[in-house]
Amino acid sequence: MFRLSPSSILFSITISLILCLSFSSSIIINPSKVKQISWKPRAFVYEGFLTDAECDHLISLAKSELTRSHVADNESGDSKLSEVRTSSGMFIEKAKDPIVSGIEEKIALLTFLPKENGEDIQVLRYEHGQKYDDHYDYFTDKVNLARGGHRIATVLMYLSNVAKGGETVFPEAEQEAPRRKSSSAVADDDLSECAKRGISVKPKKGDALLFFSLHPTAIPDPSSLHGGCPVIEGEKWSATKWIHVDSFDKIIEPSGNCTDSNDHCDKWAALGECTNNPEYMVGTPQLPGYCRRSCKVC
Ligand code: PD2
Ligand code: ZN
Repeated sequence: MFRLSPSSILFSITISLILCLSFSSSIIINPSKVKQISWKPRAFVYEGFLTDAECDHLISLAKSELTRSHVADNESGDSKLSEVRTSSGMFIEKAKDPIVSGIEEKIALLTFLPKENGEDIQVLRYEHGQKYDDHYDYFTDKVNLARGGHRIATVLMYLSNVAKGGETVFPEAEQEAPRRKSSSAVADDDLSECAKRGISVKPKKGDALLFFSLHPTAIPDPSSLHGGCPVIEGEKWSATKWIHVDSFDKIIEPSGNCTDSNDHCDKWAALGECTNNPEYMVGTPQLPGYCRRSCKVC
């Protein structure tokens, strides 16, 4: 009679489980793949977050439509060309195809933040010498705060390896002595001079860097200052998902409409937020705030 050995039974159970998991389209986030980079700011690397196929897909979507990257003007919020950021990039529309949707699903699971709070993914290409100078991902202008409020977190996905340079650096991060400066097991001389200015992450295809721009109290965290170091050798591709405290998909109501957009508005108004935080609460006639009714401005 044909008999199965215990090891072959175990093997078939394992294979069935793997197939079952992959066909049920369940996306699994494995906490043991997360490495803490820093607590000030809160920054973590998830190793192997994207598959090679997902990285290549994002690059192929972006490749034909790259344009010089812009930055937001701190006062007006206008998008402008600047030497601060010399990369090229393009935005990929949310849920553009099943692969992009799957990546956005994984990001929501990794961050515990809803998909609707995220902006479109921005794919960036840095060629030799290109960089992104130190900056904050949170905004200080009213225009950018009007949609979705502050950016709370950023997920930066590395789509390629970079021979030298291109690290993401946090120059104001608090160093925990005697801890290594770089997240990955690389010798210090593997890091560019720019990366040695603080805690840095060396790009590795498929890895994702998650960091928070706000403290848990929702106040901007200045230690989240970060930059993309110049690429010294090779080419760098990355994809950024910026995530806000509120929905980025919600349509801003016309100014004539006297409503609150948040259930807590009356409580915040009672605590003085209409005067302490007018950008968010009241806004402007062009860009109405979230609590106009409770602030009695309409
Ligand atoms: O591509 C990077 O390394 C980088 C560095 C700093 C990207 C961003 N910021 C960003 O997209 O905000
Ligand atoms: Zn940034």
